[in-house]
Formats: sequence, C-alpha cells, structure tokens
Amino acid sequence: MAKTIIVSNRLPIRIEKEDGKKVYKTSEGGLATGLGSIYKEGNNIWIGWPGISLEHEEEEEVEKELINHNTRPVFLTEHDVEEFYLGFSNQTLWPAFHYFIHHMRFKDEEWEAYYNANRKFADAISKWLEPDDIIWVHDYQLMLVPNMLRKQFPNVTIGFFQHIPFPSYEVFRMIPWRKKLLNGVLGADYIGFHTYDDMRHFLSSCHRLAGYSYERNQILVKNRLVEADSLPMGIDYDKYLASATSQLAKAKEISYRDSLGKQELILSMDRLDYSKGIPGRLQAFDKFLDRYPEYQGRVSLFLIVVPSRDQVASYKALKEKVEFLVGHVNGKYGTINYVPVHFYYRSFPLDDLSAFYRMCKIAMITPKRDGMNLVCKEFIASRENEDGVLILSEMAGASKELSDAILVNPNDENEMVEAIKRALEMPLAEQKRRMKIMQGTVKKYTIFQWVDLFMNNLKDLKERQQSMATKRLDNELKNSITKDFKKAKNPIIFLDYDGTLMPFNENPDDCAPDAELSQILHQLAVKAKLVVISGRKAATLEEWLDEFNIDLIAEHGIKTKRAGAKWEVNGDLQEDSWKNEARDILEFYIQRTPGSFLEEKEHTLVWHYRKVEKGLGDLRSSELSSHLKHFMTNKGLDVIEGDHVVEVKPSVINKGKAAVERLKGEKTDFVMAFGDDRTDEDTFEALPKDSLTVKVGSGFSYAKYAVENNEEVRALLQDFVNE
Ligand code: GDG
Repeated sequence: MAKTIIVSNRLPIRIEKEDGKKVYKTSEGGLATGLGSIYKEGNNIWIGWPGISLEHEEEEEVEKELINHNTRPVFLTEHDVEEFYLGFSNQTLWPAFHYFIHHMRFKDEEWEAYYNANRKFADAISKWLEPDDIIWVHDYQLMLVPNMLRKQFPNVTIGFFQHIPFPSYEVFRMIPWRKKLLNGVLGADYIGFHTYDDMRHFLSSCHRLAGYSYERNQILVKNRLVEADSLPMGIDYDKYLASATSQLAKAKEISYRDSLGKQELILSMDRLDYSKGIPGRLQAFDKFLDRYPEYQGRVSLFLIVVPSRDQVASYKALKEKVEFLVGHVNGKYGTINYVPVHFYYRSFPLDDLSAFYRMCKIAMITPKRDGMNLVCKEFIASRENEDGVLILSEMAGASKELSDAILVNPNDENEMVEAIKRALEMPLAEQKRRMKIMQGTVKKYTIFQWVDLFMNNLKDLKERQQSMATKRLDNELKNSITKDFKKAKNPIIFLDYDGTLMPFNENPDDCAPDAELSQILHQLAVKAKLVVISGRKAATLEEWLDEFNIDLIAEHGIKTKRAGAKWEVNGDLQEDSWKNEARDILEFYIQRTPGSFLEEKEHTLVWHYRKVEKGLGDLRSSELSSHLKHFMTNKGLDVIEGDHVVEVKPSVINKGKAAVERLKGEKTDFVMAFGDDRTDEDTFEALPKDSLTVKVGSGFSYAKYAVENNEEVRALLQDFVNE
C-alpha cells in the first residue's frame, strides 16, 4: 500500500546518551503533534536526523529501534552538523530569510556540506521509497531534497513546506547559491508557506532569478505544473486548552502566584534567537517603567528564553546582551519586594508552560521576524476565561490571522511602550471581545486541519497534473476525428491565429494568410462555422480574414465580429485609464531594451521582444512582467507572458469567456479548438468537456490532445475538407 513519508531535519524522536547508554526521547513540538496523525498510522514513516552523531557500528541497532517508532534515521556526522546545520542552514539561510543580512555568511565549504547533507536525506528517502508513495519535505534545511528526488523519480509526488519566512527577492538574490536553492524546492509539486507574502516573494524570486514565469500561484517547471500556496499552520487547540484547565496547571499557577506576589505579569517566551526581538522587548519594558513610574512595583516581565544554538557566536553574544539588559532593568527598578524581570534561561515541561499562560494576563510576542509563531496561538488557546491581551509583532506570520491582538512594529520602541500601557489598562469587556474572536480563529484552523489541507491539496494537484498530460494526436485519432467532423451536421472550430495557423514571423505585421492557408480557410468555411480567436487587433484580423466570411474574435475576446456583421465590443469592459500609467512603464523598458517595441491595441498594450538580443530579452521581460504585476494590483488587469510578448489586458476578458459566449444558443454537434499559447489555455479550460481541444507545441496544457506545429494543424484541417 502506498505510504506517506514525512521528512524533516530532526526526527520527532531524539537520542541522548545518559551514562554512555542511548535513551530515546519523544518531542512534543507542534509539528510532531500535528504530523503524528500521519506518521504513526499504517506503514507511513518519518525520516530525519535523530539528534546525535553516532559511531558507524551503532547505526544498525539505532535504525532497528527507530523502525519500531515508524521513523527512519539519516545519520549525520559531527562535521555535517557543524557545517550543514549550524553553518549553512543557520548562518546563511536563517539570517537571510529573517532579513538579518548583517549576520549572513557565505562559505563554499558550508554550501558543499549543505548539498551533501541534503543528498544524504535524499538517499535515505530513496531507500524507503516505493511506487505511489507521497513525500512531504519540511523546511529550509532541506531545500535541495525535492529536486534531488525529482531527478531520480520523475513522477513521484512531493510536497514542501517552508516554516520560516521567504524573503523578498532583493534579499534572497544576495545568496550566491540562490538559483540552485530555488530549483531545489521547485522539484516539489506543491509548496506551502505560512503567509501570502512569503508565497509571493518565492514566486517573484523564481521568476526573476530562475526565469520561470508564473500565473497566479502556478509555475510550469519543465512541463510539470507546480503550485505555491499560503497555508498558515495552527496548533492542537484542545491539547493546550485541556492542559491549561488541568488540575496540575491550576495548582502550579496558585503556587507560583503565591511566591511571585501581586504584580501583573507580562509573558515573553522564545527560543534564544536574534529574530525574536528579545533585547528590543526588554528595552521597551525599561522605557515603559521609566515613562510610567506609577507601574513600577505593579508589573513584571516573565521572560523565558529557551536555550538554542548557543555554540554559534551571534547567539552567544545575544545571550550576553539579554543577560546584561535583564541585570540593567532589575538593577534600575528592583526593590526588596519587586523583581521587574523574572528571567529563566531554560525550557519547561508543558504543565509549567500552561501555568505561565494562565498566570500572565498579557503575552508580549514581538519578534523582528517570525515565520508564524505558535506561542501566541498557544497563549490564546490557554485563556480559559477569555480574558487577557496579546501584544503581537506585525512581523510574525500569525499577525495576519490575529488582527484582534494589539499589533506593533517591533522596531518602534514608543509603539511597544504604549502597547504595554494599553494592554494593562484594557477594560475586561474589550479583552474578552478580542480574545473570543482570536480563540474562534485559532480553534477553527488547527494543526490537524493544516495537515489535512496540505495533503489534500498535494493529492489534488497531482491529479490535475495527470489530467493535463496531453496526448499526442496520432494518425488513428486524426482519422477518427476527421470521420466525426464529416458526419457532423453543425460543426464549429475555434482557431487561434499566430503559432497555430501561421508560423511566427520576426515582423508581426507580416503574417497575412499565405496561399495554402487561404485555400484551407475558403474550403473549410463552407463545411463548418469557423471562429478565429486571437489576441490581434480587430483591424488586422478584419484586413486579413474578412474575405473568408468567418467569425472573428480579437484582442483576446474584447471585440467580436460575426461573419458578415459588424464588430461588437464586450460589454463588461471597464474604462482604459490604466493605459497611460502602464504605457509609461512599457516605454521605460523600451528605452532600455534595444529592439523591443510597443503595440497598442484598443483595450490592451503589448511589449514585443522577438527582435531583442536573446538573453537580454528574457531578462527584461521577467523584470517587466514583475513590474507590471506589481502595478496592476487591484486594477482588474492581467499580465500575459506570450511568445516573445508581454501583454496587459483587462482580466474580465479572456478567450475562454469569449468562446463560451460564442457557443451560446448554438446547436452544435462538433466543437474543436486549436491554440498554442497561455491565452488559449483559457479556451481549452472553458469549452464543454466533450470538445476536442488541441494544443500546438509541447508542454503542459488543458487541451486533450497535442500536435507539433502549425503545419500539422493545417494538414488535419486539409483532411477535413478533402473528399
Ligand atoms: C519554526 C518557525 C513557526 C518553547 N519553549 C518551550 C516549549 N516551546 C514550544 C512552544 C511552541 C514551540 O516550542 C515554538 O514554536 P514557534 O512557532 O515559536 O517556533 P519554532 O518551532 O522554533 O520554528 C516559526 C514554526 O516553525 C512552525 O511552522 O511558527 O515561525 O521559526 O510550540 O510551546 N515547549 C516546552 N517547553 C519549553 O520550554 N514544552
């Protein structure tokens, strides 16, 4: 039976040596809990590093033991851990992805170690992989794994989820191995991020650095449809609520409270990391006590810092800074019976965390950057009485879902100071109103829903990929279609023009039908309704094709003309004031790109670059379409990257809608459509299911069939008219 293989850097089980003996400990982390619903079932497995470097002789025994827990090990040496994990993952990718560019370092040997460690993971997966298995790879330490697998197993189903942010292209492009990293991830079919912005940044980097164009959230990678998506991760809500309402947590709260005194408590809980903004929080608390001295003695910061990566120099320095600031604040405001900051540098069992979530009315979670941040969601789930206030950084992924928190910019110290005051003074009714809404959100979208959604979306994408695999139109099929055409009483054929009926020409104005095409169209128009459906201007189509007495659809559906009738303009069209602004952008690119030129149609603008020097044209077209996509937000426009063109058009119109409109009221018994580019996909997708749709050229398509070139189209149409 096909299984699911979860892959992450660390396994949910770690091995520790106690008195020389190996002890297996399970992790209670959010991801382990959520994915527990998968990897503990049936023959599913989790592959990862068990957290310790072992002697070669120990590996067999460890593998056997881990198999009992549905897990499989990847063995990393101390050198791997040093260079791949602490090095490249945590000192190149982590700072880059969290916008700490001054902490980034670029070392060839660490990149090599990253590559080699990813290879070890890919090899371990290959060892356990069986046909039809689904692989789900997690996070930035393993960005090369999807493509390593794709090369070995072209049809395998792979999902990838990035738990940390994906930075803007401007930052990502600083990494010397940026393209290899992108191509690594693009080996996956379905790629998840916590937020829409992370997804957008990823797509833009794929476009600008690796040359892939994208439509909405889809990228075509060597004819394989890849989809990026934003899927914010949730928590096991009931587990945190149950723990917070347990007798043990309540008893602990009472005992801690007794020792702590009456102060109001503000909870701060993070791993030791510069991305978490711990010094900034301490400085804001210092300023708060200074600006509002009436709160001295009445409020304390309950600061938990969980040890992490403290072998790395920047983390060591951070720890010292936090210790200094804690000492500074306590020295400045502390009294015999008042400790302003209660500082703990260690981790705690869940019961303690739950007691902390209960006893601290305010949680102050102000990372400089955070992929999601689960602590704030756990705090919300633990507030049994629906009171309490969350101060949350805008830079945490969670802020996109939790707009009822007091949202702050973690770089704005004054805003954080005022947020503390506001939180302390917030009336109970308002606390409850906000907390209830946030509880509703966190409860609705749990880790279990997140896992299900990811897996369902991945499977669904795989199915779509399969249904999009177009079939070559062989002679047998051509004969049978020709027979059906000849039998049909009322056939209709939609024909794209450039690239479908005519080959491309350097000069787009030089594409009037040649003698062969003219003859085919003349003969075919007698036997079928013909609709030429093109992105060309109405006037051009009319000039070239009116003599055949056929229907014309111009500018991707904006204008239509029935045979022998007048042009009509699509009624849904908005006004064209966007054109002036878009034209300025296009002209800027024309100046910088010799050989490119602007074509202005009545309702669209087109930038042509067929005559531009090869590499330059590709580069500028990527830049231009990113620029245009940014400009068009909320303007109801689409940017289409066609064959050596970038076109801007109103999104209410497309060839598919125009084709469906044309079919209305038509009692037809044979519908066929031919097209070669992205815009024709709309036609293929929109036509009734039993239509015969034919893609001209190779590549993924919604069309049922594919032919090689326009000559093959003509030959088939010629068969239709031959007696
Ligand atoms: C990544 C991304 C993203 C913390 N201290 C203790 C303890 N914890 C638990 C918390 C929480 C988890 O650790 C921390 O979750 P975060 O979301 O803050 O961050 P990470 O897991 O480090 O990292 C992050 C996440 O992935 C998920 O995609 O949200 O942005 O960086 O569950 O409760 N648990 C216990 N004792 C502690 O002392 N038992």
